[in-house]
Amino acid sequence: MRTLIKNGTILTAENEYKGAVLIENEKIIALGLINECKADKIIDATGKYVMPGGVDQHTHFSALCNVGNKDTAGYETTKSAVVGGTTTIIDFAPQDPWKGLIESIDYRINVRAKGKACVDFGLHAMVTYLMDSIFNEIDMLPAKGISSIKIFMAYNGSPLHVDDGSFFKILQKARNVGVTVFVHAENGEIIDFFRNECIKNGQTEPKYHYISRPPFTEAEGVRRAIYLASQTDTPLYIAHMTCRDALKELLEAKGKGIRVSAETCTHYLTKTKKALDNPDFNEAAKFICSPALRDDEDCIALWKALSKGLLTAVSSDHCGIDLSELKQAGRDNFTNIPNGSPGVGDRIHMVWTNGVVAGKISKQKFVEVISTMPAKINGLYPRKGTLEIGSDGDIVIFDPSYNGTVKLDDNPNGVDYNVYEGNKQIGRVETVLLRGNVVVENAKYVGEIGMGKYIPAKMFAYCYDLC
Ligand code: DUC
Ligand code: ZN
Ligand code: ZN
Ligand code: ZN
Repeated sequence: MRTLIKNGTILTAENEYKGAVLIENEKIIALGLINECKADKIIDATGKYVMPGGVDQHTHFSALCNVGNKDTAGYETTKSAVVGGTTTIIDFAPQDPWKGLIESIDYRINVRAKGKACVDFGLHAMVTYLMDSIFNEIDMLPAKGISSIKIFMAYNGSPLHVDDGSFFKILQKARNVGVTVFVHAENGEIIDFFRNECIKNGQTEPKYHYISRPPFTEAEGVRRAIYLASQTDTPLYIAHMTCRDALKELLEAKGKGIRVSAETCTHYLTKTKKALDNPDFNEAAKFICSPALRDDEDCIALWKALSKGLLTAVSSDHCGIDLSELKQAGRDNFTNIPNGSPGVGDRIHMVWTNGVVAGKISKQKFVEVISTMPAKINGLYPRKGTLEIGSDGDIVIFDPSYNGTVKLDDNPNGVDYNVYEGNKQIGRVETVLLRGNVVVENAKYVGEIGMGKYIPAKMFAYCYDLC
């Protein structure tokens, strides 16, 4: 099967030019001035951008929440990623309760995702039950195609919390096998102190979530994580960076030549903590995520950091957590609200609307942060994250003339709300190809549930190459 996409404007992290893309047997086989050639299917992209499929390096499908005992929405709901223009996710593979890393990864690939994933996916190992056996399991990650491991410095008192000694040991182990360490960097001890004070004082509403997690607790976590990683010379990746104080730490470390990089997420760029001041519990609980939402000035600083290359990616941190059920657990006590919000289907148009259209980042930077860099960071480039001969035929045809508002009904995400509902949307993902197969047409899913494949990563990926 040969598919030709013609008359469009090809957009990559480096380039923008009029041309065509030819795909055969799931791969791109030609690019550029090839409008006249034989193809089984021809797609006319006049007036549209033709760009690499999005790569979202931070999602949580079919995963236990940090509070509660029900999993987030399953892999069949990755359909919403595809409709939103994301063709690859790097999903987290948390340990199943008191199971090992490898057993949990195998179970995820062979059971949780099997026959359900609509996107191609890589995985990050994730420590959620700290136990002795996991240290030796790090040696086995490369054979599974896993090039990263996430640990939590926060959530003290739960099995998620990784103490500094264990963190250091993980850093050492990861360095030996070429694995990047992703870190949830917040000072759990101080957050715990603030949370306990709030509850003691009867301060139980959602807004105390951000009050008990001030920016300095994130900045201290970032600074400590960087310091520890620099001692083992392990490339470090800071997950979900949110604020000016943390950016300062990142800038200082980079100035010293330390191998550290960081992402931010769509919601930290476009929402503020004011959302938690809403007296309606349901409206506020939608926006409970960790780290917490910050101020307008932080949003501005994050956009600047993206445009200058200080931050390398925008992720969704998608968590399919129902409002009517799971989030209700914290109705009388904000500390019981599971952290996380959905957003995998909205990342691309939100970054386009609020970044490119608003003049905060260029079109090339847009492709870089939503696709190319996440593919590099996670050892999937150039198979994913770019349009090159030999790359997978993962393609988004984007209509920049669309002008509307976000609606859950336009791209159902398997949960009962969309945090961007009613927000302005300029530009829309119109057509998507996954390995050469058309999976979205006229902004509607037309693929087959379960066609997404596990894509093993290469070790010693991008973060190992930094200075
Ligand atoms: N960290 C995440 O990455 N996602 C949701 C909650 C959390 O603490
Ligand atoms: Zn600690
Ligand atoms: Zn986290
Ligand atoms: Zn997350």
